[in-house]
Amino acid sequence: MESHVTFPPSFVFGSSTSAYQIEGAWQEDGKGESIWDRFCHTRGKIRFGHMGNVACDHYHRWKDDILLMKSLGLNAYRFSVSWPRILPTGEGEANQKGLDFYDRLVDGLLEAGINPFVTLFHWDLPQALQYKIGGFSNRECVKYFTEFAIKVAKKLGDRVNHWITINEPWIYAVFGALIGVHAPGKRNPWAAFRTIHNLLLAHATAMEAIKSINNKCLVGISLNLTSIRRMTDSQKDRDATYIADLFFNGIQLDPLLKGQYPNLLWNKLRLFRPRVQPGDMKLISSHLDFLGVNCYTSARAYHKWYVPFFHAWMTGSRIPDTEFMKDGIQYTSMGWEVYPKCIYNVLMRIKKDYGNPSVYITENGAAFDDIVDNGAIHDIKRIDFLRKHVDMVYKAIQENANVKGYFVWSLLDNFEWAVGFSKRFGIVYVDYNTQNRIIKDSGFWYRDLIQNQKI
Ligand code: IFM
Repeated sequence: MESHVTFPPSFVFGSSTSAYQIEGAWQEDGKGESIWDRFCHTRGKIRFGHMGNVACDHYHRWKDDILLMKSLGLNAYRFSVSWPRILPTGEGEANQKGLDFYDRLVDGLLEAGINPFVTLFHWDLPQALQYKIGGFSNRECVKYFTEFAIKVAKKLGDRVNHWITINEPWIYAVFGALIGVHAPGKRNPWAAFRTIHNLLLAHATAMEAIKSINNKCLVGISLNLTSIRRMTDSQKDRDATYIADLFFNGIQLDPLLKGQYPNLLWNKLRLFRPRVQPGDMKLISSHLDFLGVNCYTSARAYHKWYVPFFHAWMTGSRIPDTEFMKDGIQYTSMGWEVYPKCIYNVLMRIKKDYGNPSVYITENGAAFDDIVDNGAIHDIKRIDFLRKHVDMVYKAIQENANVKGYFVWSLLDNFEWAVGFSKRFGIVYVDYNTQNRIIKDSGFWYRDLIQNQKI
């Protein structure tokens, strides 16, 4: 069923990617090693031994990729800058060739009428900083990151208006330092909670730095957020849901938008919580121009007595081989429940509990098992997913949520971290043998949405 919707005239429709997931060229033009290069090159870390050495070869194919974006009519493109491409060891002199790559990319986008949204940290920390100081588990890393932000902002800040400091601090800290399935692959709760705090500090200092270079720049941070439902109505499941929500959402939103970590969570974490220095919370809660929301699925929480401190657990923690249906509910090939109302709940909660800041949906999308059929990809499940989610964003806007734009994750199929290339999120299919790109039906659907505002 098609329905006409009218988004606000300045509403931005874009798509997102990140450097390690698409660029390849891992050793070219003076780029240094990142923790993701190191992690992928370590046997047994990534499904099928996949690695991002070549990925979508975007480093060489960026011009064609811009043409693709243009043909889709994108208003904006969100990409990230690889820190070790700019600073091979994380510090010192900038690598001119690295800066020039992003300089050309930004010019190319602007020429094509596409607004660049730049993310500074999408997880590919220079390996040298991991080795030297333990990466973001060390407060010193904030200083290095700010230096990096300054170098990039000096180069691009005259043309890039929208900046995202950090992508998903929670995922970086929890997956990388608590459960170890992402780089740098540590399992250390003290390091994990220090990492979250240091990333929030890094966000704030980088924001200040960017604005000192060009105060017209709009700066935000992208958080992975979800709405958590309780498995049953029992009091134990209600308590589990409450604490799961603080652990997943509150730990990021409260410090940024209320200037404090949630009390209950902080008490429960007393063994592991990071040292907060005077002035930290004020800095972290400095006014941000927009909040980036990455939203994919909603989990259900339930009581599990043996989980230490929290006594709570959530569904959806295992990645299956393929997409599936269970009890009439569709799950993506990541094993994530398709639950469009999640994005609406998140937006309405930000409006109600956090003062209705400007929001960009900086990521939303789905991995399904795509099949190439005579040179086409009829990905009707992805279309259905996107349509329902955009519809929910629209509904939130109708109810005065301050949403300024929506970015599909992702423009291209790409390297999906621990599960390598086995999961495809793109609206454009990538044949990794030939690097041939094919616009999926969802890409054409998105093009039509942007053109006609028709869901
Ligand atoms: O691919 C990732 C992206 O790098 C961060 N957000 C979630 C996406 C899908 O898992």
